[in-house]
Amino acid sequence: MKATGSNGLGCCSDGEMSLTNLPDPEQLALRIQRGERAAVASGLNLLDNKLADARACSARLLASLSGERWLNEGHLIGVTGPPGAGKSSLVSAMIREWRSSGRTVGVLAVDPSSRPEQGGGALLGDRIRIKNTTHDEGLFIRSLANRNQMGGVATEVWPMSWLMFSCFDIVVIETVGVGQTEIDIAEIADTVCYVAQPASGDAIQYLKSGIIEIPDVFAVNKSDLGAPARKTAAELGRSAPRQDRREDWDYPVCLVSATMNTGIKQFQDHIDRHRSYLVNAGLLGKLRTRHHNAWVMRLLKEEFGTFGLDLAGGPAAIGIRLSENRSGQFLEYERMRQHIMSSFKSSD
Ligand SMILES: Nc1nc2c(ncn2[C@@H]2O[C@H](COP(=O)(O)OP(=O)(O)O)[C@@H](O)[C@H]2O)c(=O)[nH]1
Ligand SMILES: [Mg+2]
Repeated sequence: MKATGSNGLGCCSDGEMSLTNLPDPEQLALRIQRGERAAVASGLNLLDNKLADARACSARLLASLSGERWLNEGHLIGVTGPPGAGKSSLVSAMIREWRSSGRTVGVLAVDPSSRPEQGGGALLGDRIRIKNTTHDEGLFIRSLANRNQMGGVATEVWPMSWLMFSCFDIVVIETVGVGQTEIDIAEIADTVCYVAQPASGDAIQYLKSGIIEIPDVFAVNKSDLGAPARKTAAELGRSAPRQDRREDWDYPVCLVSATMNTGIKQFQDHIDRHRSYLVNAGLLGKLRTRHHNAWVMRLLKEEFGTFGLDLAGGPAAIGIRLSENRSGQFLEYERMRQHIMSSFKSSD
């Protein structure tokens, strides 16, 4: 769904754009934390709105949602892999399993082939039989299908993940694997899952590309095809362990079939085990802080260039400021942004 611009949302601050009906961010945060789906939808629309008033409002919304939960709770899972590997089908099978065990799920579908809101086609919404789940308060799917046209994951995905995180146990980001997206998803997700297609040659290309270093858990889907799936799983398995990877994580390779619903639970158990590993090693909070810092650097650099980064004190000082203010890091970002803008103005 395209960003809501000046047509739907309005004003919450006294910025230069005169808009109407911007939501009250603190109220909206409370409703999001209660898991109200309409509030989640309008929160995501707000984060998508780049007008000045909406930005200020977004920063306040994110600040209201910030907190300790970010450092310790929830699970942000990236699912990537080539088109047609069965990512959407697999995510759907996983959603069924998670929901039946009472865990709530938010999905950001960045894969252009997953357009649940638009109906028709080979879509995530179809795969989970959306007519049965529309009234499921514990599931929310948002398509960002138009966001990775340039080959990377759009910067909105990080704050959107954060927002969903404040009301769902699990947040899944489905992205089609085209190189840069995999690099980007590794800077967002706690756990990166790669879904391979049997006997397509993709897995081999993947092994050669160096991107193999990124995922934490591998799934070879379409195991119902038999030998080709087992061969691909063996190839992926042989590529581990890799020297520069964490020694105490085993990079499991799972054989699954989304359509036959086999191997799903085992795959999810490995994903859960990866989260436990991060927690036990004291890495989860650090990883999220690192991801947030990378996001701030990327945005500041995109908006203001390296000169802007210097105006904010340079990357090292920015990193320190963010780590000192970990539960209010979105507000901290907005403060830095304002500081850079006023420095630019005063140097005119
Ligand atoms: N045989 C078989 N086909 C599957 C399986 N999972 C998905 N597919 C098919 O693979 C195609 C691509 O699936 P989709 O989930 O849209 O892939 P995505 O592009 O990676 O999201 C569809 O025609 C699915 O029906 C599976 O486990 N076995
Ligand atoms: Mg898909």
